[in-house]
Amino acid sequence: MHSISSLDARTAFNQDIAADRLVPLWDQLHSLVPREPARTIQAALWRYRELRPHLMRAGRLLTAAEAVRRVLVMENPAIPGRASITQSLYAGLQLILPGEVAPSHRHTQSALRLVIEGRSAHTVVDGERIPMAPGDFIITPSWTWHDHGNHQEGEGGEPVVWLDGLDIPLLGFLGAQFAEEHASEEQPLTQADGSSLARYGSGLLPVRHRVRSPVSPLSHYPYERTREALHALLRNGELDPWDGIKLRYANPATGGWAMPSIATCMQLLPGGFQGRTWRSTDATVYSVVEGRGDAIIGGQRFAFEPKDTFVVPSWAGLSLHASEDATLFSFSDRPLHEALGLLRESREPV
Ligand code: GTQ
Repeated sequence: MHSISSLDARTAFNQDIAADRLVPLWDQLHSLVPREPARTIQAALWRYRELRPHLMRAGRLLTAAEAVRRVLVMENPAIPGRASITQSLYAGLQLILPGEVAPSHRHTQSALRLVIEGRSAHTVVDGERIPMAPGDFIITPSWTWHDHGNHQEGEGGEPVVWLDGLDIPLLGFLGAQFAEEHASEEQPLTQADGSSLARYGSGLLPVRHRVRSPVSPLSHYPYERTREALHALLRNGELDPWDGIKLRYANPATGGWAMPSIATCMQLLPGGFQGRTWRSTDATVYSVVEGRGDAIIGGQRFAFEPKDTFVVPSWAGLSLHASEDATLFSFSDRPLHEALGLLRESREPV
């Protein structure tokens, strides 16, 4: 190609315009507008077996009240220091010990919980106490009051751990973060136990329910029901060559996602399943509820077992293999890709 100026002239130009807070586009056009998603984050897996001792050590180091939220954040190794597992999402494992309370607050960031271990804790979302059992999916939508507790001391009380998924990096990017503390450590209970599930969780809705928001009125999706649905479909012989049997958590009032910024799914891979490769633009976090297998991410193999977490970057090929019946929970920023008309998926043909 023909050059109309010397390299020196261009360097001098770049230096001169820098004083006026300008940079030339032509030096970075291809990284700003790449041909396909840049490899900003990398595939990674956190083994619960290795992580749990650190979490229990944190439990001896400080109380839940002292920490406010006693969480070990899983940081994507390609973007350390940003408390992010993908460009837009945050993931951490939270521990609450018997007798502890994580004090009530609310924030504009949306949060999801996927219970990893233990049964003696609960979370309170806008006045309703939600019990936690392994595999349960619970939402804490934007600006809802929430506190967590593990009230059973002694008999029956056990450490409870759950996965937190939040849109913290996204809200930081948007500059839309607000938070406040509740006047009391635990918010008052204003709803009877099980109200949300009874009103919204059985294919029924209160007769005068009017949809005013894109947030699911159902806050608790018990694993028992999710598991039953997936296994019923498996018994009926339904199997997608890429996904196995995959269902998404829905807002029962709109059919949309449970929360406007985070998509959540649960899938069942029968033992021996060898999934085909596919990719999509939404980088996705997986949490293994049951079973063992392998995730092949961008050609790299990650063996998984129950309670492990792994992350699949945007546009990286993924295939899932199960050596025994496996259920995988997953979340991503897919609703944003959909809303903006940006979602792309491609599936390796059968
Ligand atoms: O439970 O409210 O992992 O506010 C990070 C920030 C959990 C929570 C996190 C939070 C919470």
